[in-house]
Amino acid sequence: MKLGSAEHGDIQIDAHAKFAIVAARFNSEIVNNLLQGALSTLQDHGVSAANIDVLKVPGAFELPVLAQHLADSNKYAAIITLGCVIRGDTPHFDYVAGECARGVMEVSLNSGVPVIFGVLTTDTPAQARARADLEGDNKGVDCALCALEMTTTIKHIQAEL
Ligand code: INI
Repeated sequence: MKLGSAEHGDIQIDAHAKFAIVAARFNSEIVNNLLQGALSTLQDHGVSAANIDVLKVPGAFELPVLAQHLADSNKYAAIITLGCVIRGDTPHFDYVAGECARGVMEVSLNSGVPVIFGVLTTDTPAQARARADLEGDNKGVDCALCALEMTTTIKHIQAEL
């Protein structure tokens, strides 16, 4: 396989690789669906339940700081952050969503650990529900595939350098 070319079909995960999922409790009905999607996708690709740690935070704003602690622990191949910020629910949508996204990227770049951004940012609850479907479109599934792909690609880079 060429460097950086991991497709979802090429996923190769070490048996000992650990993953962390940090999920916000705000809008929990939606975020729990994302969590189920992420968990089942990791397990469908051979990650054992024992190698997945799930942590909760109050809201999306708190996701980056916990991701930072997890990245600092050097225990995880990848960290998935899950949340849901709905514009209609808050006048400070842009602060919560924007700072969360900025913080997640900062942790990822500073640590080198892939920190996957699984925060829905929508105008309405209906739009959020449509992207957190247990049978269809589910951002948690996409994020788990993203984590697996990034882990595979980084493993290949490390093996070749
Ligand atoms: N947190 C969310 O995850 N989603 C939201 O839609 C939201 N709204 O609407 O305000 C929200 N606010 C809480 C925020 O994430 C923090 O927990 C809070 O500001 C304390 O730092």
